[in-house]
Amino acid sequence: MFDSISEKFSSVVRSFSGKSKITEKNIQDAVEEIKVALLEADVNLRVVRRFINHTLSEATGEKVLKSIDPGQQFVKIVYDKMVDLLGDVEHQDLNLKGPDTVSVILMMGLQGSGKTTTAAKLAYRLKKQGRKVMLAAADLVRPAAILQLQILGEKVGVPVFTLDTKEPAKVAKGALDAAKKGLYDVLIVDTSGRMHLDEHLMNEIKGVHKVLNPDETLFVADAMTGQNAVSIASEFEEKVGITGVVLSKFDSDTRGGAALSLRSIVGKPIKFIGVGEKIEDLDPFYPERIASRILGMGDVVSLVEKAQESINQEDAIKMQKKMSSNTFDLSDYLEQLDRVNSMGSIDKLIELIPGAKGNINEDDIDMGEMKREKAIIQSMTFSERTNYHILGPTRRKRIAKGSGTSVSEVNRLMKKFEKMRLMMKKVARNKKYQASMLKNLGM
Ligand SMILES: Nc1nc2c(ncn2[C@@H]2O[C@H](COP(=O)(O)OP(=O)(O)OP(=O)(O)O)[C@@H](O)[C@H]2O)c(=O)[nH]1
Ligand SMILES: [Mg+2]
Repeated sequence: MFDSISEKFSSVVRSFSGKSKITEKNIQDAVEEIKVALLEADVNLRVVRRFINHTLSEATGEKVLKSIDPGQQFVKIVYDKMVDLLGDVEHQDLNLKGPDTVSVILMMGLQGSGKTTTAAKLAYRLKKQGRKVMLAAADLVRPAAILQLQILGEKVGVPVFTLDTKEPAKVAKGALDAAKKGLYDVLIVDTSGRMHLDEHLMNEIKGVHKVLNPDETLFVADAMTGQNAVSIASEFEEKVGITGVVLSKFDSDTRGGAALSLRSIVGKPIKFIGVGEKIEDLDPFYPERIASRILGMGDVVSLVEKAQESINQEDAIKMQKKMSSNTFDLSDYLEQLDRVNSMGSIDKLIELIPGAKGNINEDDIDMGEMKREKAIIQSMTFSERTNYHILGPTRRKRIAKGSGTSVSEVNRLMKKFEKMRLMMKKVARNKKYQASMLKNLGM
């Protein structure tokens, strides 16, 4: 599932992540590619339009284009829109009553969509959670339907309620009574499938719905049917009302259009996906995981987090600029010391200081010394911080006293700072470094 759409999306994502400069035209081209991918996957046209419009309007804003990592920001927007498309961030579980009352689940859907199988899968899942479950066979249309459910019920170890009648509503009523009497927690009612919507069958399911007043009315949609499943689901929602969708045959090789359209069009959450024919092949539906899968990166989440960290990075780049223009002063150094404290590790700072990697050994730096250095700079006046050349013996003595350190410690810091500036100057003159700086700054 999603193979082809995922291929296209991940190629867009790949071409964007890490890009430090993008234009409105880049975004428009990418969005156009995404649009084609969605349409090819048989996603509903209305859904595609909405997705594209939202993505475009957010992605072409100043916030993205002017950020230091526009590529990442763009990918984050696409990812967020994809999660929105698929549902709420978290998995929507079944809304059942607590123990001691019977909760009812009604299964509906087109012929062959997987209702009976899903009913048994749900029974298995709920039983494993410790609930007392009963199944009811209200499909009186297909000859082998009752037997099919009985076989599945036996496999799961759950009783199946049947009644010799032609009226599904009677089965529903009998099953509900039996479930109450037997102190069951959950009653799952299987109904007959329909090829297309016919008024007689619609009235029949309405009758069943009325008798049961279910806690969950689940529409089982076959992931392979595409657009058709979406319009039928809307019709069921309108005429009977549904509370959730189960997308069966998620394991099949399909383009995934139904999965991507259902939530937006029907407005009800996809709660579970069927991932095989076996009784345990039912998974909760997680929009975030599916979105990551479609975007083709398992770690898209970490990428998104990185995008959020970009503010820190912007600060860092500002600092780099200062370093290379040789205006880095003691106040800047103090700021860096604070940064290290907040990052909790020195190696990150080393990465931020151009040329420091390899020149400064992590083991050479101790946090205690950093604290003392901070105190020293804090004891300096503003003009001392911006122009360290004025720091003669008298000033150094005053500063040592003010910071509770010694003159030799002040001298050591000044030597280190001079060395650091020298190194920055050298690095800043390096052509290769300049090129990478400009690239970092998006110039
Ligand atoms: N691969 C796969 N097959 C499934 C899944 N769910 C159901 N099936 C298969 O789909 C076929 C139809 O499933 P049923 O559960 O009988 O469907 P139904 O909606 O009850 O069908 P009717 O009662 O005839 O309307 C069966 O062969 C199932 O094994 C699934 O998640 N994955
Ligand atoms: Mg069936």
